[in-house]
This record gives sequence, C-alpha cells and structure tokens, in this order.
Amino acid sequence: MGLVTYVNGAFVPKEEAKISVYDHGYLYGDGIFEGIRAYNGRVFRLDRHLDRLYDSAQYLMLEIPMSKDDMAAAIVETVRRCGLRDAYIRPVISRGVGDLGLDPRKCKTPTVVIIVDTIQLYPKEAYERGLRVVTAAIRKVRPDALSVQAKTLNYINNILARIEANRAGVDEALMLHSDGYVCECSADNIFLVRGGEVWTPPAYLGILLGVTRETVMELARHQGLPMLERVFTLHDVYTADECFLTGTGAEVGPVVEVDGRRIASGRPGPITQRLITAFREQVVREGTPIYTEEVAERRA
Ligand code: PXG
Repeated sequence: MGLVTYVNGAFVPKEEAKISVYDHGYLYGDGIFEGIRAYNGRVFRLDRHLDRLYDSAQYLMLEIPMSKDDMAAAIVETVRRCGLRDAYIRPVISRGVGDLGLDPRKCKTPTVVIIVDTIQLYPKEAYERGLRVVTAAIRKVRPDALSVQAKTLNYINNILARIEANRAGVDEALMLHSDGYVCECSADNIFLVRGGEVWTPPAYLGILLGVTRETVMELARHQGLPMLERVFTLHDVYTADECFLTGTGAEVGPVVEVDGRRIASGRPGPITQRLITAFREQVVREGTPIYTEEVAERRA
C-alpha cells in the first residue's frame, strides 16, 4: 500500500500531495505543525499533541477550520489508509493561499495537511553507544521576542543550530538562552541525572514543552526518582552523572559527549537506560487505536 496524505479534506497519494507556491506557509513560514508517532497501531498521546497544535494556532491567531475531534479523526484515518502500525505523523496548518504581501487577511482559508510516513532519526547503534552533542553558538530566541512553545513553521533558529552540529560531525546541537542557561536541543528536550535526581529546564526559559518530556517526567516520578524542573548551566551538563534527550523523533536518546567532554563513563547511564525501557513499554501500552479491530477490543 502506498502512502496517503491528507490535503484540505482529500486523501491523496503522497506523490500527488501538493500546495500552492502562494501559500503563506511557504512564503513566510506562517503556520504551525506537530510531530506525532504511532506505535503498534496506536497514536501516542494524540490529545496532548492536538492541545499543543491548537494552542500554537491560538498564539498565531490562526483559526484551524476543523474541531479537535475532526482533526483527530482525520489523523487516524490518514494513518489507517497508509496501512502503517508504526508511523510518524506530521499535521501542518498554514495561513493558506494569499498574495505576495504578508498580510494574513489576504489568506481566506488555512491549508490543512496531514503527512504520514516513517522516520528513524538516529541509527539504532546511536542508542547503544550514545549521542554526541555540541553547544550551538547561536542562542535561542528569547521568549519575549517569540514564543517557542508554539510549534511554528519558522524553525530557522533550530536549523542554524543543527547546521553547527552537522559541521562539528556530531548528532545534535544544544541551545542556550541568551543568558547562558541550558534550554534544549534543535529538536529535543534535554535531561540530566545528578546525584540520583533528574533535572530538566523549566518552561519559562523558553523551550518547547515536549510531549516526550512530559511522558519521561511522569515515568521518572513513577520510578520514585526526584524529578526537578530547574535552571542549569553547561557546567552542570559537563559534570552530570548522565544526560539524555527526549523528542517524538529521537524518543529517549542517551548523550555521552558534550562539547568534547565525555559525560561520566562515556556510556549510556543506568537511569537513562531504565527510562528508555519504561518509555518503550509505555508507548505500546497506551494510545488512540487506528484499526477497527482494536477499537472494538478497547470497547469490549
Ligand atoms: N524541542 C524542540 C525545539 C522541538 O522541536 C522537541 C523539543 C520535543 O518535543 P516532543 O513533543 O516531540 O517530545 C521538539 C520536537 C523530529 C522533529 O523530526 C521534532 C520536532 C520538530 C521537528 C522535527 O523529531 N519537534
């Protein structure tokens, strides 16, 4: 079965999924998106992703022309038509087709696209040996300039950081607040383990509140680990007992080197490994069923 894309209410083959060059998502990055995964025939934390998508729309004063329930149904239906049990789902809503000026009033209807495909961000070995990270020279956009809690189509700040990682020949780029505090990576949140505590930066520094971050925080607390949202510096990262990243694409990925410093033993740490195991168990346990037999099973 070929891949199917949802475009403004129609389900079309991936190869035929196209939008206008006058779309303001293309011309100005005026739009929003989500990155969602399905595991074993279930969409993981669809409600949380849709809450974030509609919050991003609210921030941009972009009215998504369908309810959250209809969006959820369209997402499930697109995955179903692709015939995938494990998938990466990318809803993209842009301001729509307008003229060459940036005034959004010229865009009469938002463009709604749902892409479904597969994704493997890092090779399997990367999870066994651990990821290498560098700090990007470019700083995060301050939250008083632009909300980074909204997942907008403007990812240039993160892409410039990722280019730095590529040039350094490592897996990811760590991004700092302009005051120097650790924020997050180009497409993942960051966690440290220090003295048996688990730390991750707080929302007010200007980070994306990741669905994977939220899940891992729950799992850590469930395992009785002290889970703290707190400000920390590169010094804390370099001297941490363990470090890992979380993201829908990356899932939970151990970090073993930052800016040329080996983190502790230089191997994925024990608490990280426990959380990776717990995460992998959790993603197949919960989720919105895609296929009817599982919908029926759930109701029974
Ligand atoms: N921080 C940023 C800046 C992100 O873009 C995350 C953290 C993790 O959030 P979730 O909800 O996924 O746990 C993201 C994730 C990808 C990809 O390919 C991911 C994102 C954006 C673009 C690509 O994994 N967002």
